[in-house]
Amino acid sequence: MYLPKDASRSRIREAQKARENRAEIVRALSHGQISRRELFKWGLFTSSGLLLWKNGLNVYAPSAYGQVPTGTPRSPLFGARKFTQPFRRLSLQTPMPLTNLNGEAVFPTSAGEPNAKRVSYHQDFNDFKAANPGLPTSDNPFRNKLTDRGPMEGRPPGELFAHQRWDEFFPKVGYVMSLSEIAANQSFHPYLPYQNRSSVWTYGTGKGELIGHLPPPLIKGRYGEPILTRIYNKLQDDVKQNGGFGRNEHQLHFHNAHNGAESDGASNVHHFPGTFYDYRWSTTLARRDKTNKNATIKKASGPDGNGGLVKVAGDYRELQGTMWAHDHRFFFTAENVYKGMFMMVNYYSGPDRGNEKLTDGVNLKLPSGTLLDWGNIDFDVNLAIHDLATDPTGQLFFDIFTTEGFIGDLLCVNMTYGPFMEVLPRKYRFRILNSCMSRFIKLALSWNWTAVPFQFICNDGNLVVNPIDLLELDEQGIAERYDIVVDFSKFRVGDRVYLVNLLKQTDGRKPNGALSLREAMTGIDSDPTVGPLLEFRVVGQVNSVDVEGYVHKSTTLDKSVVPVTLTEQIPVVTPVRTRVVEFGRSGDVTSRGPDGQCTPDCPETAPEFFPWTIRVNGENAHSFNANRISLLYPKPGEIEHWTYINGGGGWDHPIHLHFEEGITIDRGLGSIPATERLVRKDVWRLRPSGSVTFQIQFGEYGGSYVNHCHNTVHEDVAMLMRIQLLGNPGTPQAAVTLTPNPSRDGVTFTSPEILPEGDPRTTQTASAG
Ligand SMILES: [Cu+2]
Repeated sequence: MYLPKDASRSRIREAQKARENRAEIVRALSHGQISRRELFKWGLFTSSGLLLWKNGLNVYAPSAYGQVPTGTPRSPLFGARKFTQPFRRLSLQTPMPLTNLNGEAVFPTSAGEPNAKRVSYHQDFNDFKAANPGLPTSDNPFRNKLTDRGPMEGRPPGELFAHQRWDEFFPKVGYVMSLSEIAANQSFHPYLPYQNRSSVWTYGTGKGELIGHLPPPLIKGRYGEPILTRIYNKLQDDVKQNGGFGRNEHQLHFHNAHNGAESDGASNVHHFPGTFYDYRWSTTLARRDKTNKNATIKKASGPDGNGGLVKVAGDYRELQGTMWAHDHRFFFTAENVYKGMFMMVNYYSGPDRGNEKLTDGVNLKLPSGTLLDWGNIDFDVNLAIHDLATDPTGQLFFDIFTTEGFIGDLLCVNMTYGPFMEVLPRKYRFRILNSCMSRFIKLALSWNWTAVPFQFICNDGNLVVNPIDLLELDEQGIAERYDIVVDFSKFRVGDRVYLVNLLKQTDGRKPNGALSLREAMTGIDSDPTVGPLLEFRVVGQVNSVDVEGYVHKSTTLDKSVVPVTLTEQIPVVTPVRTRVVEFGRSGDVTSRGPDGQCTPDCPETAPEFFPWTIRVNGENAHSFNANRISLLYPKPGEIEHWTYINGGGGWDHPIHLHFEEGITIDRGLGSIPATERLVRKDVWRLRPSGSVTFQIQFGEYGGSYVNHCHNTVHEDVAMLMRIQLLGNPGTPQAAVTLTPNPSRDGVTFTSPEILPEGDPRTTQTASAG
């Protein structure tokens, strides 16, 4: 076992003992036997979020902690060495065709699935119950058959959660997947132990238990082909069967696709074991109600599968590419995503086709491949960077006992530790996602300890106007996506190039700072994730993943290009109004407003306050309550400028806005890098004491969305706020929507409160003057 240089074995034992004590409480918390608020009440947390040193719980004593960023003994490696196991691609999913029968989407018969409908089966469940008042739920054909309690579909009943614009974006393809415990014999590395069924939860293909799969899934979508993703919750109904952390309830957020609130997975609509939830991913191109309404512009399009295009309405400058989807169960997101509840989703369009040969004046021909009409991934590779920690037996380990964040000591790619990938001497595109809980990263490429230049082409899934030449990436916060193109043609077969993390981080608050490439390649004791995490081996031939059996040779000409212009700039204009949103700590109790009940979960009698808060337009600070609207957007299409402020200098927050991307305009007193200036983003690192201003507008859909810190530990305690988008006139979302309250017996609704400072209909303070 690894021993910190200055730590005695007794201190390690002490830390291990503390870990066990803490794990007991984590388990009780995850089982719902105690709440986080009770932990505050007992004094195990303080208002500043620090764990008090009592009851043998504190493993953060400098002697034991200084060398191990997880706050516990380092994850044992069982002899696993880096770059001995092959790279694993994300698990590509195959879509099923759907047909339209009287407005219902019909799966192929072989799938054996009930049709997908505009209105949830929860409504059928309610209707049957109303028509048969004497019958028990066990006789209701629309029930959850696992528990005989509540409906089979978790989506709430009625028009409020009916799929918006269903006919207009009728789903053409479908996926059936299950949130499941991990299948047998799967591990992060061949030398590391197999994960127990309750240690890792992820999505498996089809409907079944124990089919969770490593690596997590990849879905390829295209504009003009709406998707119906049906997710079964196949976790055990016993909340205790969770390996000590994680909640067996689920809502899937497709970050940052343009979907109705009912499919955004963050409207307080988690669903329970035994139920499914139909998410309709509409592939809607933003501004379709405002610009290019008749779909005449060729660039606003998706591939038709036969070399042509399907034109769609909307603004082609807002086409999206690299995205991901993950669980968003309020108050349990960190544990659940860490456990593996995420996938990546690539959207393909006319310009960003995933085909490097097709020439039609629209296709950019970015590195990808040629064998498929669209969506080639032979030379276009998803890399999800995810830090993990394990206990002494090698099982996935999580410690919620810091409200500052949890960082692992094993930096994995696609949940694989230290893989090597064979590449041809040609151009590759990499879609890099930071899927950690609390860890920031900063990546570079190293050949012979020298930085390898590359091109930056997309930020958070949005093409930049011109490619940007870099030697290292900017810091990358949780949920940020950077797409880069690396040209391996300057290397020879046999050369090895490394993807390297330069950024040291030893607690959840913020990174300590970046190291030089040379220092990082050497490695440091205080943060084992600094250093190389993926090895590229330049080889003479590779097997295709797009067409099984095909072999690509290094002698084949690389026809891909990185054009000097990738898209066009969206102008910054005078806004209809401005908003200021400050993210901070709850230390100043006098500035806090009442939080009411912290829907969902928290008992009303629980004592006040979570450590993290959000303040709108200078008024009171609040922690999250799903039944409170902190910011209301009154009318589709109105352009606003928002400023996010970091309330302090001791931490950083990657802040995520659901549903829309903002154009980054200003960084206050800080500098603004080329990769961010006037670039569209959906996650902004605020920087310590920093700020950011961006231009934003919403449209097409309405309902309840959220804005939050994507350090998911901060998010869970409870740096999150509800934003309410009022939709088009004549839709149920044109008015403020009720708050769904999911339970095992079905969903009920409550009427939300609205903070006046967040509602421009009632206050002038938000006016742009
Ligand atoms: Cu944060």
